[in-house]
Amino acid sequence: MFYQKEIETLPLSKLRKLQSQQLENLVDYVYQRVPFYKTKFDQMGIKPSEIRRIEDLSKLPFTFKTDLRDNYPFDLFAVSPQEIKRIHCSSGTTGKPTVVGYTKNDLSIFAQVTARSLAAAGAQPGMKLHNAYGYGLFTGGLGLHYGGELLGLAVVPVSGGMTDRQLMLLQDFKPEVICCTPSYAQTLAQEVQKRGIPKNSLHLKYAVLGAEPWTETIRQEVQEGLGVIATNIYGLSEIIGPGVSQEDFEEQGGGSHVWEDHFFPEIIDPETRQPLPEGKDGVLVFTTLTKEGMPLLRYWTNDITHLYYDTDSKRTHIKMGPIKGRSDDMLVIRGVNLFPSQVEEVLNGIPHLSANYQLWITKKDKMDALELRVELDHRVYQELNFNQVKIGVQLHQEFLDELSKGLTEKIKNNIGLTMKVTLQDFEQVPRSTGGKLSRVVDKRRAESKTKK
Ligand code: DLL
Repeated sequence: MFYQKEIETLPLSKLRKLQSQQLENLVDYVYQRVPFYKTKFDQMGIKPSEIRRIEDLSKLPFTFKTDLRDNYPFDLFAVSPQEIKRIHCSSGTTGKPTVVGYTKNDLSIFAQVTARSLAAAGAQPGMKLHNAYGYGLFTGGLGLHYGGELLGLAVVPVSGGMTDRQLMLLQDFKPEVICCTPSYAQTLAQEVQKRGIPKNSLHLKYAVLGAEPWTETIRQEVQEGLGVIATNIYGLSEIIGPGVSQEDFEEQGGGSHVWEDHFFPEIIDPETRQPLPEGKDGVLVFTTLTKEGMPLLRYWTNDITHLYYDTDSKRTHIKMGPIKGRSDDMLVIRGVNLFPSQVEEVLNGIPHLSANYQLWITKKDKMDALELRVELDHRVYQELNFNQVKIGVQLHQEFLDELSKGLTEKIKNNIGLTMKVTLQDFEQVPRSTGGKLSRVVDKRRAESKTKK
């Protein structure tokens, strides 16, 4: 389904022409209006008149999260305070948040790209959207809210949390579309099963999941548990919020289209800081081609993925693969680089384990110690006639020992790290209670601080 078919299917030659014009305007715009960019250009000896085509983009400087922090709260805004109509913040947990401001036109574009995303996810005018993304400074709730309305959906602004109420409204209001984080969709799917809620009392068809990394195992669990087709939505506040890219519901697993008439993506080698070709993994960088309030040049997202054109797709816009991790999420354990997604990939291949896990990192005798806490899949209990919370039962000890030994070996072979594996009963690992879920508990810094 399309929301803006003409632009979503624009031939690439025309798209490039449009992007070149947009970039030319953008460069003049930021040079005139944002002192931070004027200083950067002057220092680097770049004249705005030299940037004429989208191919000239690589001559421009990157913008980093630290630049946003250094210009806290409003110094990167390109318009007068009167023209800013909404302010959001990124979901940082420490220190000052990163702030973004939108003009009326930016908000209109925000609604258009989220409407496009919902349509690509399967939503159609006349349907109801259960919006369980958090409303507030986080861009998820309000972002999808206005996109839903624009597409012609009836939006139920539930926000995150209060699972009892969510389940009641899902049954009573019978929405066809739900959007929330994938970890919260998992929580909902598990609760539906646990409470014996009949599947036919839910009328959901489509789930639009994003704001955190997720895997094919989670997709399957959510699809089966809620009876939906689940697609990926990606975005970040600095660029606009949700709706930077979206997977099509008929092209599942095939990557997400970046709405590149507004957000121009590049993949950059983090070492050389040079652009990488199609298909290569590196850091995703975006230039906002049409933003007025806080336009950004080559914003370094820290997210790691690749880009590619899919000529079999019904849309022309470039696709991005799933986010493999964030370069600042990369853990260094005894000198080995580890992304939590690598552990997830190993877990995906083991049917007796659920997709719920946590990585605990501590320091023992000055060495990093890693523990993987992972739950048994709920189906194991029926298969082996376990009762719930029976993990220590003698009868099954052999099975459990085999399972954790196999997992330890698999991790060693695939990732090159030895970690302690602790199997837990179903539902013993923390779940999402509404928002983004953190799978890593790093105690190293806290411990060295308390020791001082
Ligand atoms: O998470 C915006 C959003 C809301 C996206 C709702 C999708 C749905 P921030 O709080 O600024 O914005 O966090 C942005 O979250 O740089 C990624 O690291 C991560 N992220 C967002 N979507 C995905 C996704 C919102 N689909 C940061 N897959 C980004 C993996 C994602 N990671």
